[in-house]
Parts: sequence; structure tokens; C-alpha cells
Amino acid sequence: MTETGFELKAQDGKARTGLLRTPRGDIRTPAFMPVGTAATVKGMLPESVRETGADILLGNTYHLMLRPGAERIARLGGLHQFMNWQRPILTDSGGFQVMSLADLRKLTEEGVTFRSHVDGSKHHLTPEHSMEIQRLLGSDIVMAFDECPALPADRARIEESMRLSMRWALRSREAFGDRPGHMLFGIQQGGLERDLREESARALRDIGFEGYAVGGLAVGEGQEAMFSCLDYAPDMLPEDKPRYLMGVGKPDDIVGAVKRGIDLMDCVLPSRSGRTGQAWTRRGQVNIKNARHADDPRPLDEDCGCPACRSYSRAYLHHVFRSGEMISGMLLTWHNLHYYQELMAGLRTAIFEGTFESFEAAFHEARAERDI
Ligand code: PRF
Ligand code: ZN
Repeated sequence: MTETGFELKAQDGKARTGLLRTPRGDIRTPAFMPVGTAATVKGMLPESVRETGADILLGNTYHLMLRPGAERIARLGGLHQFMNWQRPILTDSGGFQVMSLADLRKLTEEGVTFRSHVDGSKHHLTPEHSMEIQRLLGSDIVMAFDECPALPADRARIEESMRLSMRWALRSREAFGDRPGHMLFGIQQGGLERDLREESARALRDIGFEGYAVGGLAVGEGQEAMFSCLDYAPDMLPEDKPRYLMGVGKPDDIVGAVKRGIDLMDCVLPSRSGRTGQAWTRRGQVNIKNARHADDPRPLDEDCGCPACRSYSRAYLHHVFRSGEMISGMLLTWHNLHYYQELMAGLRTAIFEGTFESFEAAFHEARAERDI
């Protein structure tokens, strides 16, 4: 069987580019993972997601355990087969989604008890159960089970939560064991407290993982505070392993995170905002709902090669959005995912060529023009 592994190819400042190898294909880093929560990237065929340039998707333990159930997906050949995506899949472990989506949550040392947001049924999730569900799904990159407090929070709450997450990280490692071809990632917590981030990183390094996530950011602290934390947090994690910033972010968050040594990211933003009429382009954000697009024959972005920009006008995109037509979300999601993947490709090339600084300057400059 093909081994998994992480190969760094070049570094420019703290920014890195490389390849994360899995038996289901290589992931070019820095990488953006589109979110396929319910076994679909909403509004996109898997082959279209691939056409945008994605090497890997993110799936969710929480949603899939509730509906249609991990055992059912396993019986149907696993998540890749079920959703018709044969490339790598990373699954989040469920704790974060329980805390943000489920009802009547109860947290103990053992795990978390909650009621489903779908039908109110009662469920229990522990590190061991999360590892079993992610195994049944056939996930290539499995996330350790953790807990993440929203910010701002008291230091005492952040400290207690981080230590619980580190005990759960050890239980996740023990339950996952050694599964050739699959990887387990630990998740650093500790809020914006540098010493807690260090304690968390040390605990994770002692356990040993195939990759490391920076968790607990983009939960209400704002970009400036997040960047201050990213100025040191990734440096605490092993240099020779991939570093994943969970749930981030806007295009400028991504550029800033990569600059600080992050290799993997995921966010619902390009797909979700596509469905609400928001487009992301190199010239900034476009709200296609706006009446000023109603007579505009130009494409969304003259420089974009996606189907929405190649074949349709802003006037058409405006019309189908206003009419509530399904193609509106499909076209804007395609465009947004295409834009995100082009951004990642640009970052990888810039790091490889040692031109990150000028790439970053051009990125900010183009957005400042705002002719849209
Ligand atoms: N932990 C897990 N998933 C997450 C987060 C986390 O801290 C975040 C925080 N941005 C997003 N998704 N398991
Ligand atoms: Zn486009």
C-alpha cells in the first residue's frame, strides 16, 4: 500500500509549499478544502469540484452520524463511494459541531451528550466513538476529538477546556491506533493564551500525530487577534508535519495564515456565500443581488476562467438570483470555489518561486481597486 507522508518542497519566509501524500492522491499544499458536510459540496457535482482544482474535501462526523448514519455509509461502501468522490477526504471529529449546532448539550470527562438538531434524538459522542465513526466513513485524514470554547472566554475556561481536549487527544490516538494509509491529526487549543498554546502543542507532540491542527481560532476574536496568535502558534508544531487551520476563512485570512506557516484550511464561505449571492473575486467581494448589476453585460470577473464567468453576464447572474433559480447558487459556488483554488495555486507558485511578498502585495492592491 502507498504510504502517507508530507514532503516540503520550498519555503519563503514562514510560508511553505509541499505535497501531502495519501493512497487516494496527493494534496498540493497550501491547500483549501471545500466543505462537503452532508456528503455533498452543496450545488456542485464532485467532478465539478475537482475541476475547480480541489485535491481534498472536508466531511463532518456530526452530520453524517445523525443522517444517514455511519454504519449505513459503511455498508454502502464508505463515504468516497457513497458521494462519488474518490480523492482524499478529511473528516472533522464532531465535538465542535455538537457545540455549535446540537441542542441540550452536556459535557463530561467521558464525552458529550446531546440532542440531534435534525430530529431531537439523543446521542453520545466520545473520542472512541468519533474514531469509530470516522473509520466507518473511510476518512483519509481523521481529526482527534476536541472541545473548542467560543471567544471571548475566561482564561480558566480556556485552560480547563484545552486540558480536557488533550486528554481526549490521547484517547483518540489510542482508539485510532495505527492504520496504514490513514492519518490522525491532533488539534491544538488554548485560545489566545500563548502559554496554553505551548502546553497544548507539547501535549500533542508527546502523543505524536501525522499532522497538527490549530483549533480554537476564528471563533469571534477577529482577524488581528487571530493573526497575533498565528504569529507563534504554528511554530510550536512539528515543522515536518502538515499544519491545518480549522474553519478559515476569507481570502485575506487565507493569505495571512499561509504567510504564518499554515498548510491546510477549510471554510464554508465560498460555497455558503455562493448560495446567498456573494461572489469573491480578485477585485474584492461582489453582491450579485445589487440592482446595479441588472443591465451589466460583463462577466463577474473578466480574468476568471470558470463557467459562470466564461458564459454568463452579471445581468444574468443577478436575474437568476432574484428569481430564486437553482442555477444561481450553482454558478456562484462554482465561481467562488474556482477563485479560492486559483488563490491557493497562486500562493503555491509564489512560495516555490520565492515571490510571496510581491504576491501578497499584488493581492491586496487588486482588492483595493474595487471597480465592482
Ligand atoms: N475544532 C474542531 N473543528 C473545528 C474547530 C476546532 O477548534 C474550529 C475552530 N475554528 C473549526 N472547526 N474539531
Ligand atoms: Zn468565475
